[in-house]
Amino acid sequence: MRRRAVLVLLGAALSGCGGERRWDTGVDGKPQLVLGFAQVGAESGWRTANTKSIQEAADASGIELRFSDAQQKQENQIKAIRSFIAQKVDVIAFSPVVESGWDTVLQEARAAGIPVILTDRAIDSKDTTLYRSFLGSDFVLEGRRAGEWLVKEYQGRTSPVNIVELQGTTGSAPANDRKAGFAETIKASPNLRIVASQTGNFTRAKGKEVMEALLKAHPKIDVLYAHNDDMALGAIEAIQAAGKRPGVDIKIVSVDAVKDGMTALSQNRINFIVECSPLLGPQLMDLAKKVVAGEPVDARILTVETTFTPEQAKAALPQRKY
Ligand code: GZL
Ligand code: ZN
Repeated sequence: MRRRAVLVLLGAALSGCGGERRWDTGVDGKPQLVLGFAQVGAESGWRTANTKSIQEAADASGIELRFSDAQQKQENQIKAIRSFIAQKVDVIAFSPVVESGWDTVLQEARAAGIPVILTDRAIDSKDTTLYRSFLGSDFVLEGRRAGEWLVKEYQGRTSPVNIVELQGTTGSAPANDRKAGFAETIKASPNLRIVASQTGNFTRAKGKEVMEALLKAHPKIDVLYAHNDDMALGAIEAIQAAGKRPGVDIKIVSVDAVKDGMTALSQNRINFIVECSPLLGPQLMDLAKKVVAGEPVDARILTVETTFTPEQAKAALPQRKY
């Protein structure tokens, strides 16, 4: 079925006259909206859950999804966007791996008359006409929520609390904003001190490697703030290998609330997780249809997300989708 549909699609597209793009009709005559999605990569549990949500929502919405995985490289995402422009897709969506360097390729999409939707991560471009909407979390708030928990956790303690921070991908919106939100919030307690802050690139492997080095450099670490569960899980392996108890000798606060993170939380190896929802698929498809139909859409759509303690993780785990 799908091969025939694609052949029909190609036929319609090729037979169409140059210029404007027409709605290519699928074999069943239904208008076939084609969405090009340039994904960051498959670096974490969050990312794979995000990809699954997008693919399932496209299927459920009758939208033809053209999907690329950039292996966390900006040049691959830019190449993918250029390829979607050449294919004359109806709409392009992507999760920018880093905040800057997008203006040129997004101006090319605009010149081709193809609307763009940002999901998950933001860009720092001054020209907000380069995209129709940004659907994703408030990462500064996520950092604040992690900081608020820590301030409460150490209420009343005046002796120094040494914190190490595993940052997400350098230059990415979640890394920049989770760092900023956390740092500004812990100012409320001057004894909370970040003694080291390094990127673990959102992956387990890198999180473990960097935590091994931090444990050697800093004999007295009281807290780990990890910008995602995957780095926290890697760090847990390093902490255990160093003969320390994660969640006890070194308290851990993390972000995402993916299944493996929530499992570690329910076992008190992580102490607190700030949720960051990857389930953006349905909202993205709804946005894509509105944008292609020329309907107005909100410039900023926030995801709904919460926080979890070990008790709440135990209760939530059975029905977690990712
Ligand atoms: C956040 C997302 C981040 C996740 C990481 O919305 O961009 O990237 O927190 C993922 O797990 O790798
Ligand atoms: Zn035409």
